[in-house]
Amino acid sequence: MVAGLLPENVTSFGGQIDWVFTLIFYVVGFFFVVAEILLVYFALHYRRGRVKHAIYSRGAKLREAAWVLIPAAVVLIFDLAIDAAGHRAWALVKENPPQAELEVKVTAKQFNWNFTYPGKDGKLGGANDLTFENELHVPVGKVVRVVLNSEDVIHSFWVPNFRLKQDVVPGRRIVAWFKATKTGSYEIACSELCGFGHYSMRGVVIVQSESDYARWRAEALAGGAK
Ligand SMILES: [Cu+2]
Repeated sequence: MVAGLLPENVTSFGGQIDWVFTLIFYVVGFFFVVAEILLVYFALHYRRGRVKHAIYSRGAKLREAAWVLIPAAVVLIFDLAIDAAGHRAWALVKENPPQAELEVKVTAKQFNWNFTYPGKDGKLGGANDLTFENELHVPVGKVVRVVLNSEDVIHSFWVPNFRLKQDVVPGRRIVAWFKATKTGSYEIACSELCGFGHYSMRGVVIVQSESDYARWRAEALAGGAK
């Protein structure tokens, strides 16, 4: 149900992240419903005129304290379950990135995304690097490493369909990765308020079949692609 409300997931690790979203939604949703039902029930049941005196309880006896301790323990158990699920997703996305087949340098600046690819020499950082504005081309089914840099303030690289969101911090080089599982065009947004033009800091990631990507790259190297 929750996954149906989210943008379509098109990365290898997105399912794990959606599972954490779903777990949190149901745990929090369950307690929300229980709390609201009790709130309405108590408000009606103990309304003025029905009960003469309230009891002042300090929770000194274990039986009284149990009203607080048992719910606290139940919440803690659910909390630990969310932690465990969250850690599995975190380890998958952040701790052991797979070997990358393509590396792209992403430079954020007010208010654009620049994507830099290796040029003819096949290495990033050379004089023949190719840079594109707001358009990231990647092949489907390949592990892509993005190296994030900022020229000015803090931005955040967000591709909702990839379940990938990573802050981009000036002075730091932050690495993220993804493996897209479906061809298509997906929005890139900046999700850190970064100035007046923040709302317009959009790009697109174009996931292409291997042959389409190879053709685009050949055109780019020949100077024809945009
Ligand atoms: Cu920004």
